[in-house]
Amino acid sequence: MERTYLMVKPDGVQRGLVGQIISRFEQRGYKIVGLKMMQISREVAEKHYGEHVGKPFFQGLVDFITSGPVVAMVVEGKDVVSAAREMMGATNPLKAAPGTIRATFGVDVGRNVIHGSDSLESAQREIALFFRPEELVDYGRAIDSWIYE
Ligand code: IDP
Repeated sequence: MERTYLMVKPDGVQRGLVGQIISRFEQRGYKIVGLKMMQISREVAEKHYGEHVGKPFFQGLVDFITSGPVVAMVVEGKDVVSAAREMMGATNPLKAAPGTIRATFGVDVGRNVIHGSDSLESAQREIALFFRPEELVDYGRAIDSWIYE
């Protein structure tokens, strides 16, 4: 089973979309194994978005992601890294497929309501950046045999 790092960004929190966004992953059958609200420091934000250092939108991105609380979560399940990316839709909400989270809730690329790891390696790095090991919970669910064959 894979784990991925997902984060409702400050716009999603301010707009009251946290519950609806979390619900999509729960409804699909994915299991939340870590969940918290926090305000990201600039230092952590710059690490998290390190691949974008030097790009024209970098400062705005760091300003935005540190501008208010986010809801961070680790979600576990079969192929969850790529499945969550598909559920989120394209980075630019106007290009995201109808029905995806970003298409349903967003318009602008700088206000696209959710972050999700783009690979297994990114997921491992991001989970370690935002969660201490003891904040992740290992537990079973009786319903799993109705989700996985
Ligand atoms: P992703 O979030 O879909 O993985 P990335 O290319 O990793 O997309 O970009 C990280 C975040 O940076 C995006 O979610 C978006 O909020 C922001 N971003 C990316 N490209 C632009 C841009 O051209 N203008 C403004 N913000 C951008």
